[in-house]
Amino acid sequence: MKHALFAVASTFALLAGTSASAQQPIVIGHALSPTSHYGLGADPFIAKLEELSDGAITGTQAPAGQLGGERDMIEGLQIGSLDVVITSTGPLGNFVPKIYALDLPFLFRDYDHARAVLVGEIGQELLAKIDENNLVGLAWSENDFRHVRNSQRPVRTPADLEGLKLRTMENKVHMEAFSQIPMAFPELFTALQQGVVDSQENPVTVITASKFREVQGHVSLTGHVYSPVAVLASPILIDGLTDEQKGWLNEAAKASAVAKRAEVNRLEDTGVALLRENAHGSHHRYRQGTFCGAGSTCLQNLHRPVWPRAGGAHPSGQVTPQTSGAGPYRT
Ligand code: EAX
Repeated sequence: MKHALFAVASTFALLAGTSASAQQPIVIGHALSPTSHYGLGADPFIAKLEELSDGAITGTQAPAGQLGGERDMIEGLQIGSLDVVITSTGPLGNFVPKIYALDLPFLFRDYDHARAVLVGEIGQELLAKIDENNLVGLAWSENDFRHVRNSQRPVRTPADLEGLKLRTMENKVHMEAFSQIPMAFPELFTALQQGVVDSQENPVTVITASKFREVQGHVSLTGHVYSPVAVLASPILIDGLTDEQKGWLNEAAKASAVAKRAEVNRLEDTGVALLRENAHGSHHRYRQGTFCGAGSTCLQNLHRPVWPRAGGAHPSGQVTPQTSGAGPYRT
């Protein structure tokens, strides 16, 4: 994948020190299909940029992990081989440790809670932290709450997870909370097919945009952790822009975030129903926090290893697990 990353490297980086021009489309990388919420978020990003620049700046998508996994793509931003990335926070804490604070299990009650935090002061502080780490944070958006799927058996309680080979993102908080099998997303489908792993956790948005149904019959809507999405830019790209052009990029990122949230809302209604219809093994759902249950050993175990470290990094200095609420889905 790394080779692809360099081979298809954006030419925009060459513009460092100059202003953008029509000959240099910016490349927006992401891990999902062009019809996913990431793809539907990249389209308005490009359209807004073209509109504001009167066609002087154009853009193109590099979807489906063409330029590597999310960690590879973030590295691509740092070296200027890629311009913009839409990514989960999965690998982002490796680059900006404070971001781990958002990856804690049961941190948010529901969408409204998560969205308010991300657009509010805490979200803006964390975007600024990204800027201190050789990256540029343009906007927050979201994936959805994450749920467990597996090919082996119904998962009704945390004890049912015992013995499953559960893939996690390359994220220390998730690894300590859930499993020690980190893997980049583009490798996941083949790993599931070959039995290297037999379970994974992802939001409805990602599950419906992928072919997991074929290899994952058992669906458990656990909502165990919220999955934020960051729209990031390369500092090398930004350094080559005028202030006006930087403003256009921020507007484009906002348009992208709005479009992604709209698609998350749509899939919250239709995708959950689709998952139930398509579960060819079993299907279980939980209200927020009830997969573990308030005060249960499961919840304590999920938090004990990760909260002292990640919780300590939380800007508010105060975080408590959310074990009640309307839940991550309304349907
Ligand atoms: O960003 O790696 C993951 O499971 C992510 O949720 C996915 O790539 C979407």
